[in-house]
Amino acid sequence: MNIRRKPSWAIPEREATPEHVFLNRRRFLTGMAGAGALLGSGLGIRPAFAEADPSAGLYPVKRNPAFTLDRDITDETAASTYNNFYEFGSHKQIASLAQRLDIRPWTVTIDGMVDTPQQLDIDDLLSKMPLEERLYRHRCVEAWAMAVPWSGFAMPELVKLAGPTADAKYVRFETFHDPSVASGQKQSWYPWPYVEGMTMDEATNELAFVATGIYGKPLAKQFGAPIRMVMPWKYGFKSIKSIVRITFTDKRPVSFWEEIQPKEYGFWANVNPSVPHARWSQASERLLGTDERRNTMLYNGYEEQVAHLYQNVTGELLFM
Ligand SMILES: Nc1nc2c(c(=O)[nH]1)N[C@H]1C(S)=C(S)[C@@H](COP(=O)(O)O)O[C@H]1N2
Ligand SMILES: [Mo]
Repeated sequence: MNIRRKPSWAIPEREATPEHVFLNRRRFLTGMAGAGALLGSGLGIRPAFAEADPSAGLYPVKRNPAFTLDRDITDETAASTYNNFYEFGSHKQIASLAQRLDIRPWTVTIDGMVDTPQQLDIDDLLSKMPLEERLYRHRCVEAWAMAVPWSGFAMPELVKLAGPTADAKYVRFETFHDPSVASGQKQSWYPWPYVEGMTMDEATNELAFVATGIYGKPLAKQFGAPIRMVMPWKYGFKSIKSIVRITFTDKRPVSFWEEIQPKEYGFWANVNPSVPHARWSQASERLLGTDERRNTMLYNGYEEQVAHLYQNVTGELLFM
């Protein structure tokens, strides 16, 4: 693979996102929302960006009180206007570009080491799954963080539905691939489509979550609509967006970032404040939408639930 350019993670976050770009984008988005409301009122005209999501009626869903937080929920606008979604660009202001993604119809293929391969329509899948809301911390490897109310279902439920065979050791996920919609995918130095993976033990852990909504609504497109992973004890790049394929396998998947830079973005990528990234500290994090910095927590604060998964893993870099 010919890498002509470093990912933006190669530079400190401060430089990657000049504040004026952020502010202008927010003003633009606010203007768009106003225009949408105007056009939609009484005239029977619905601009594309105001199209109703067919799953909207499912939300909000009941909050699961087992998953609470030590911090305030991040402001919705702050979280919705600062995203990593390289399919739409290697910067944070991809929210309006991501609206080009067509999320219906949307089919998720389940294949590999399963009793019966399946093609699931997203709305059928949603009707089968026990939806709930969970408050989780999210920690990007770039040292920004947020706390958000995800809606969706427990990953162990999806594993049950898939019916993996006894040989399956890993789950591999793949994002859509359509450069005509996602112009970032025209950047051929990236190994598209985005791929991620986890062990079966991780996939069946109670914290592993499949998100289909956020802030009491269907996922906005920039969050990875209509279906994404959420692995809150790992760096954010493990939480793959806009999934179209889930494959059960006995081979450890090589993820998108691992393929680009294995020395910096490993398979495990568990959060650990005392293991620095090759080029910056992971000791603390910036909370989106605030000026606050917090000390980063081991396993992002989920040590009790997940540390046991790694007790028998030896000779591996668990925290990068
Ligand atoms: N398909 C895909 N999934 C992805 C990414 C991406 O670029 N493409 N970025 C990852 C990274 S680095 C992070 S931090 C989170 C960001 O999620 P958010 O934008 O919803 O906060 O998504 C992850 N999932
Ligand atoms: Mo990230």
